[in-house]
Amino acid sequence: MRPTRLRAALARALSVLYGTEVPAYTTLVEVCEQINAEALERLGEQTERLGTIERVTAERHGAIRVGTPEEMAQVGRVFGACGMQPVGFYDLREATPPVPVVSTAFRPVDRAELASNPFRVFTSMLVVDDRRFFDERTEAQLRERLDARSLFPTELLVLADRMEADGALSAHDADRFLELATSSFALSEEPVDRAWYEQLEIISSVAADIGGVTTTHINHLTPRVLDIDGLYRRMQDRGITMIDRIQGPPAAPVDVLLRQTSFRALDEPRTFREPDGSITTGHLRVRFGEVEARAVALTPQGRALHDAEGITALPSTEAELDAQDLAYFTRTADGALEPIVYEDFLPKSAAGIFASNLTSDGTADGSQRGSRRDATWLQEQLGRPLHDPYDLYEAERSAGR
Ligand code: OOG
Ligand code: NI
Repeated sequence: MRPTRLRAALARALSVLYGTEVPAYTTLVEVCEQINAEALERLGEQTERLGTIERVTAERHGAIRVGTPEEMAQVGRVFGACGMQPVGFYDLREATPPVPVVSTAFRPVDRAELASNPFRVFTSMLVVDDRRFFDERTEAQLRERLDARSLFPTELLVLADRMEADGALSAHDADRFLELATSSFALSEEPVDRAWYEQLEIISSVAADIGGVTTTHINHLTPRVLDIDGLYRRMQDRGITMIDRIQGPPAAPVDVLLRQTSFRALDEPRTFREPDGSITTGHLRVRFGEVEARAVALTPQGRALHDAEGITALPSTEAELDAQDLAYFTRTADGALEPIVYEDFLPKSAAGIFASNLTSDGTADGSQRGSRRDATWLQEQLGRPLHDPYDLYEAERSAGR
C-alpha cells in the first residue's frame, strides 16, 4: 500500500473510531452530507470549484495535542508515512485567552494528493517551560510525567519509518500500521489522576488534557460542508446546541479562507484515581464537534488587509481579487479563474475553537517571560522540513498560469 491510500484508510478508521466515541459526530456528518447534496443540487457544478463532491465528502481534519518535542517528532513520523507534511507554525500562547501550546498542521502538500484525500491534523504541543503558565515546580512535574509515557508503540514507529523509506508497505504491514495508529488516538480507559489533573486544570484545561493523562486522543474530527450557515441552522433545528457564532470571515460575495463552528461536547465518562487511591467514575468535558467551510486562499497582502480591516475591505469579485494580487487563482486552458482552496488554519479561529471548549480561561501571568518558540525551532524538533503555507500556494499559482 502507498502513502496516499494509507492516509485515506487512516482518515476512515479514525472517523469510525470517533463516531463510536462521540455519537453526535455521526449526526454532524449526516447533516453535512445532506447539506452538501442540497448545495450541489441548488448550485450545480459551481459548488465544485472549491473541491469535488467526492473530495469534500471524504474531507476531515483532526485535532490532537501532545506534550513534548519528542512526541511531536513521533507524530511527524506517523503522519509522514501517510504523505502528510508539517505546514505552518501557530503560536496560541498569544491568543485570547492564551493557550500554552504551539501548533502545526500535518497535511498533503500537492494538489493531486489533496484531491485524492485531503486529511489533515492540527497538532498542538505543550510549552512546559513557559513561565507565564507553569512555575518551576509544575514544569518539573510535567516533564517527569511526560518523559515517562509513550504515546506510540515502537512497532508503529518502525512501520512508519519503513513506509517513508520505501514508499510502500505490504498489505499486512499496512493493516498493522492502521490498527496501531488508530488505537494510539483512542480515548484511554486508564484512570486519570484526579489531584494532578485538577492542579493543571486551574492553569489551563488544555494543559490538563495533555499533561494530566498518559495518552493522546482525537480532540475533534471535523467534516467539511459547502454551506456552513445552512448547516448551523439545521443542527440547531435538530436540537444540538451550537457555539454562539461561526468563526472566521462572514459570508461575502467571494468567500475566503476558512469558516468554522462547533457544538459543545457532552460530558464523557472517565475513570479517576482519587487522592486516597480509590478508583471512581466521573466525567470530563474536553471534546466537541466542529465543522468547517473552505474557500479561496489569500495572498500575504490579502490576508493583511483582511486581518486589519475585515472582509468588507476586500473587492467583491474574483477578477479584482486576482488583479490586485489579494487571493490565489490558477487559470484554466480557456483563461477562466480557478480558486486555490485554503488548506490551512486561522490562529484566531483556532483560539476561538480552543476557548469554546474550555472549562475556564485558566491563569496566565503576563509579567513572566515567555519561552522562544518559532517555525525554525519547530522544524528542528521535527527533524523534517516545516513548509510555509504561502510558499505552497505561490508555487501552485505559478505552475498553473
Ligand atoms: C485545536 C484547535 C484548533 C481548528 O480547527 O482551528 C483547530 C484543538 O482544540 O486542539 O482545530
Ligand atoms: Ni479544528
